[in-house]
Amino acid sequence: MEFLRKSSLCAFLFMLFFCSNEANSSHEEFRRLQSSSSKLLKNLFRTEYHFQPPKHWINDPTGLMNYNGIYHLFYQYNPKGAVWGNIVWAHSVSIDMINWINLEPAIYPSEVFDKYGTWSGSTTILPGNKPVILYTGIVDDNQTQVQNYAIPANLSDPFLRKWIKPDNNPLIVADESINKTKFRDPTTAWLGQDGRWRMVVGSLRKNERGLAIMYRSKDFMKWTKAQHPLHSSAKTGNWECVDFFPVSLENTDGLDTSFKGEKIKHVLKVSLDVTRFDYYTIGTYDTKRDRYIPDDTMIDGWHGLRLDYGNFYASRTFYDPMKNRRVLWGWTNESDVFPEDSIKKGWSGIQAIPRKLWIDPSGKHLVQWPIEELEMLRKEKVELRNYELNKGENVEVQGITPAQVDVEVTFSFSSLENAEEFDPSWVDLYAQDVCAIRGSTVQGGLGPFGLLTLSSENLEEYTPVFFRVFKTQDKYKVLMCSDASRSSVRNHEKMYKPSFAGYVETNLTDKRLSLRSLIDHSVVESFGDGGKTCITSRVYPALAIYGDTHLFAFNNGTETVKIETLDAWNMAKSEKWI
Ligand code: DQQ
Repeated sequence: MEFLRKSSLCAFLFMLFFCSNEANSSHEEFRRLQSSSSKLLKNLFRTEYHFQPPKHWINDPTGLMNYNGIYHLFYQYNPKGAVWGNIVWAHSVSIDMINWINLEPAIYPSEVFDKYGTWSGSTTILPGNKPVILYTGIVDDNQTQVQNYAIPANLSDPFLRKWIKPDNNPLIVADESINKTKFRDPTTAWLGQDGRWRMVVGSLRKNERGLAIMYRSKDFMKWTKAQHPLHSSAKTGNWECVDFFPVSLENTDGLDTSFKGEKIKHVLKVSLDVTRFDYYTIGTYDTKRDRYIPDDTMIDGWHGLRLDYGNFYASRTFYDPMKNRRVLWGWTNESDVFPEDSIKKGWSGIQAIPRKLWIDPSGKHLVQWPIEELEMLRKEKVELRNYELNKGENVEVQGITPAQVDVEVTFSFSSLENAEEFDPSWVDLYAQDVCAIRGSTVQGGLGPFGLLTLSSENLEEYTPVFFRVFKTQDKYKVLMCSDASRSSVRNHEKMYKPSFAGYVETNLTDKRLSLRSLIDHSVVESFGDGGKTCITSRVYPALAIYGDTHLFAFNNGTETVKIETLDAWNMAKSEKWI
């Protein structure tokens, strides 16, 4: 068995090293790669508790909803191959968002208004408990985009298997002011005080201005473009998968998208096609002018806040009335970079673990945490208490199989005195660049400390998830990194091994920092300081696989840090019924 695993790995490495490849890019169809696959690579990097269909390509989660107690996850899916193309709305249902039943696709190209593609959208539940899907249809080979709708064929089917596309589609076509090949992904609609529905469609204007074009409707059928977009921002490029929703300033409960009331803020999330990351601002929705105004402290664009500082794109939220929460789903693409890698695996892409999302009491950022249902997969547990990690020390977390675990750790320290100076020349750099410069091995003062995930026994490969604390004038700056640069001994100049990172908004008054990582074979999804900063890395270890995987806590700072608590659980596989 062991021999088999090693020989498969050798063949795998051989093929990776000797194939000539081309980099993936969005919306490009790799026609010659649509159907072949290799059994060899099928399972090596498959996740066990993340959402992933048995085979082929997936991208955006779309049209999420809970309808009569059943969660519906639709997602962009290629039924013919492991690269992007032939996109349909695949459909799965669940009662807990962890275990899933796969159904037949809900929407697929079939009519003149979507013959060339059924792209992302949303669902809205209309009065009378009637769900409606809004989605983008592609009508020609030039990728001309229109907005369509679909409704369930039979509302008494609890799974809503069949969807009808009525003849009055498309509902919206681009007028001459709109770039019709950059006009997509309608949001969930919300009801204004005037009784009209509103929704927005992402787009691009001249000079790289991204925008959310707003439409209004009395009856959900006839939509009129508003004079002004809900919001736009220069030099951000095309906006995809826009999401717009209210959050409560009073507690962590979610709010329905149409919620009106006091003590709320609004969030505008945009997926920026140029960088392929998801950014958000928090602000005020001026309902009189029908405009969204980001708060002064917010940065609109590439230097702004991100939902996740790693591999996480085209995310969407929905209001979950079952638990009165807002839930976020995001797509985490492969980063083995080459379409040929996916062909050999026979699959590509996973969905991140769904996260409850709310606003931090400071109002400065959002907070995310894996939905509580995930905890039902926790099995054998190991723990560490009050363990002091001195400079240069590693401690192994033993007694679990760390290729597939959920680990939560709280570090504390007695002083901030030793925090290293933040180099002023880094001010304009992205956090990711600072992480690439300092990393997990350059000795610091307070930090780097954290976890070495998906490590091989002798640390030939590992993905460290860690904090470094910096001093800047009278303040402290906490950098959180998930660094894939040493994640695999496989080496290729084009391999994507980013040092993903974000800053954590904390004043460190209690001298503690916590970290949770969901490790699942080829994904490490991490939540810093209770979910203030989140980072997802996709990695492809060659040695740290299955039973040969190790997990360590480490400290490479001069200041001793204490592991106050560390709890790690083996995770069961989630159930997927085909
Ligand atoms: N993916 C969809 C588009 C969307 C993009 C196509 C984002 O609707 O803009 O599969 O990943």
